[in-house]
Parts: sequence; structure tokens; C-alpha cells
Amino acid sequence: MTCDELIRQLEDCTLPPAALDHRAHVQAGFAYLQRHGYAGALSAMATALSRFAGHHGKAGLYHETITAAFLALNPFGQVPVLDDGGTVIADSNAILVYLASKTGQLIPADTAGRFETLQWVMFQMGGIGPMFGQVGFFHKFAGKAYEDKRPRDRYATESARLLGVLDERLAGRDWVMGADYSIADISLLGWVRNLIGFYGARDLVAFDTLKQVPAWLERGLARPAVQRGLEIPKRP
Ligand SMILES: N[C@@H](CCC(=O)N[C@@H](CS)C(=O)NCC(=O)O)C(=O)O
Repeated sequence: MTCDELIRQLEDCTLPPAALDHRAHVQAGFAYLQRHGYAGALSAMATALSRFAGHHGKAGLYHETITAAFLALNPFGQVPVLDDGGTVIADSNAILVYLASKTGQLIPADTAGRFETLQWVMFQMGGIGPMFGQVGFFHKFAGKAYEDKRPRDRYATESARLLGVLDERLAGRDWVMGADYSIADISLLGWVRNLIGFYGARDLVAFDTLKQVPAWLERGLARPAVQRGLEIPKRP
């Protein structure tokens, strides 16, 4: 799996083929049962199921991510998961850091540059991802029907603030780390695209008042590898 494919997976919540491989599931599920016993597997499933039900407002017993086999691959019960020849890494950003470290690509070679990149990856993980996700819930999904708009406004305000931080960072830079595109851009691009695309929150977060982010998003989406990634899997 390439970094570009990850962008598409995050947007579409599709599972990587390796994680869907039936034999891998059976083997992983079996190892899980051996380690934790049946009760452990069931309680892990129950926890994941209640989390899933709370998140989506409905129970999904047959949902792939709450099977014991999947939880053995990723105890968080979420996609994506990377299975790199037996090295199993969950969470998109951990996967990005793993791939960048393994290949030496998309991350500066010097220590200061590496950690500065990680700082921005964590900005996505701790700020942009969770806040934009809440905007999605309160603006597009079930929360849209709530009469009390304070939760929506709180997340929209915080998302606008975070976009402002990114905007400031991009002043005088083509990419988050300067001249070179990195895993920090990859980590952030999909979420920003999603916020104004799929979630339809462009006006809510005053996207068009930003000075740098819109052009950065266009630059990112224009990259041939990103375009290829957006077609994996092929859109119907
Ligand atoms: N911080 C995680 C978040 C992953 C995440 O939220 N995945 C969602 C779908 S986008 C998920 O798998 N939810 C449970 C499900 O759909 O079964 C990451 O970036 O990998």
C-alpha cells in the first residue's frame, strides 16, 4: 500500500486489501482467541460494538471492524490497518510515520526536520481529525437534527481556528514543511478536502476567508500521485 492510497482509504473508510484477506483474518482471529480466550474475544467485541453503536447511532453486529479477527489486527477497531509482511500497524498516522521511516521518503532526513514534521502530523491527529469529525457529525450526520446548535458551533469555531493555524503555517511555504511535500501534508490534505467536500462545511468554517489553505489544497490534489490515490479503489 502506498501513502497515496491511504488518503483515499481515510476518506472512504475502505479497508486495505491486506487487512481484508480472509486467511489473515482467520489466522489473526485464531491467535487472538488463543491468547485471550473466548471470553476475552467476546468482551473485546462487546466494547467495540458499543463504541460503534454510539458512534453511528446503530448497532452493526457484522461490521468488519468489530470481529475478533479484525480486533486482533487493530485493537482500536478502526480502519486503516497496514499489514506489511507480518508487521501490523494501525492508525493512519502511525502508518504514515512507519512508511516514511522505512522508505526514507516524505520526511526530512535531519532530526529537527523529522520531529517538526511529526509535530504537524500530531496536529492533525489531535486537532484537525477529531474536530473536523465532530463538525461532520453535527453538520452532516445525525447531529444535524439537534435543535441546540451550540455543539456544532463549538466544533466549527475550533475547526476554523485550526484552519487558521494551518493557514499561518503555510504563509511563504508551498507545503507544511516548506519546499518539500511530506507526510504532514498527506495527513492533513484528506481531512481538509473532506471538510469542505463530503461534510459540506465550507461556509460554516469560513473556508474562503483563508489565504493559503485553499491554494495548498489545490496544489495537493493536483499531484499526480494523489490523483492516482483518489482512484484506488476505482470510483463507480
Ligand atoms: N485516528 C484514526 C481514526 C480512524 C477512524 O476513525 N476510522 C473509522 C472510519 S474513518 C472507523 O474505522 N470506524 C469504525 C468502523 O467504521 O467500523 C486514524 O487516523 O487511523
